Amino acid sequence: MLTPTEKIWHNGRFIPWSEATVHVLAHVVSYGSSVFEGIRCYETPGGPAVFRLKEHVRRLCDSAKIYRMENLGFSAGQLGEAMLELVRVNRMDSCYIKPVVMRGYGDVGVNGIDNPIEIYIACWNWGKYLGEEALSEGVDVCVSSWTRMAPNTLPALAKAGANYMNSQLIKMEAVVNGYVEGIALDATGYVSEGSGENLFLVRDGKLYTPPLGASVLPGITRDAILTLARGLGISVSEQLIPREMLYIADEVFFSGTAAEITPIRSIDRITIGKGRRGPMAEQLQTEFFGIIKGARPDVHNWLSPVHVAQPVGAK
Ligand code: PPE
Repeated sequence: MLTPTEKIWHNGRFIPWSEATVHVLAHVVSYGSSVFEGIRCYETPGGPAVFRLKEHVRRLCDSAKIYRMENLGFSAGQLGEAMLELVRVNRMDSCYIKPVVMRGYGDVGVNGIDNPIEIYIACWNWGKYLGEEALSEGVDVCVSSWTRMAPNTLPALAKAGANYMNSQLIKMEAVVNGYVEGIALDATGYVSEGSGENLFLVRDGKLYTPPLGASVLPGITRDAILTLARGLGISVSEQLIPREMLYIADEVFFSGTAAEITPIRSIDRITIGKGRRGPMAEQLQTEFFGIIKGARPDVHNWLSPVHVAQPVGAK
C-alpha cells in the first residue's frame, strides 16, 4: 500500500499530503478530464536525480494542449522546478513523481472549459511495477480481448486519465485470468501496447516496436530504448506488428517509467524464445540502469540532479 510523504505541490504551494483532496463535483470526477505524468527519481551516485524530466514535462504540456487546457499558469520550466523542489521538500532519495493537471470545481456539465485548472504534484516510493522478479525472470501475459482506443476517439498521444479506463479493462481482465499484464491490439488488429507499458520485440537480432500511429502512448522509456539500441548498432524498426509476430519472436519486453524494461516470458501461455529474459533485453537493461547507477556516462543528459551541486569546500 501507498506510504504518504509529507507534502504535495498544489498550484504553486506545498500543502500537507492529507489536504490534497478534490470536490466530488469537480469536473474531473464525472468526466475524466485530467492529464498526468509518471516520472521516476533515482538514487544515483551523485544524489537523487530525475530521469528525463524535460521530456515528461513536455508531454504533460502536450497532453494539456490536446485537451484545450491552454493556460496552465506555470511554464514548463516552473513545473519541472516544482517537481525537483517537491523531492527536496519530502527529502526523498528516490521516488515516483506524479503531476496531475485537471479541470476542477465550478461549472457542471460536459464542457469544462471555464472550470479552474488545478495542478497537483505528488511523490512517493514505488517499487517494481510488475513484481519483484519481473526484471530478471520475465512475466506471463496475454493478448487482451479489449483493443486500444481507435483513432478519432480518445487521443492516445495524450496521457489522459480517461485513457486509463481502457487500461483498467485490459489490466483487470489479465489479472483475473491469471496473467500479470495484457497486451492490447489497436482498432485495426495490430499490436499496440500494454495497459501501462510500450512493447518491443526482437527477431533475428532486430528490434521492433509499434509506430506512434498504432494507438500507443509516445513513451519516454520507449524513446530511451530506441536511442540506446541505435547507439549499440542494433537495427530498430517502428512498424506495424501483426499479433502472431509476438508468438514467434525471440524476445518480447515491455518498457515504461514504472515497468522500466520488463521481459515477457510467455504470451497466451505460448513460451517466448527461451522462456526467460533474452540477451537484448539484458543488454538494454545494462545500458539503461548503467546510466542511472553511474556505471555509464549520462551522454544524453537524461538525469536532472535534485540537489544543486555544492561548490567545492562548501559546508
Ligand atoms: N503506455 C501506457 C499506456 C502507459 O501508461 C505508459 C506509462 C507507457 C506506455 C510508457 O510510457 P513512459 O513511462 O513514458 O515510458 N505508464 C505509467 C504507469 C501507469 C500507472 O499509473 O500505473 C508509468 O510507467 O509510469
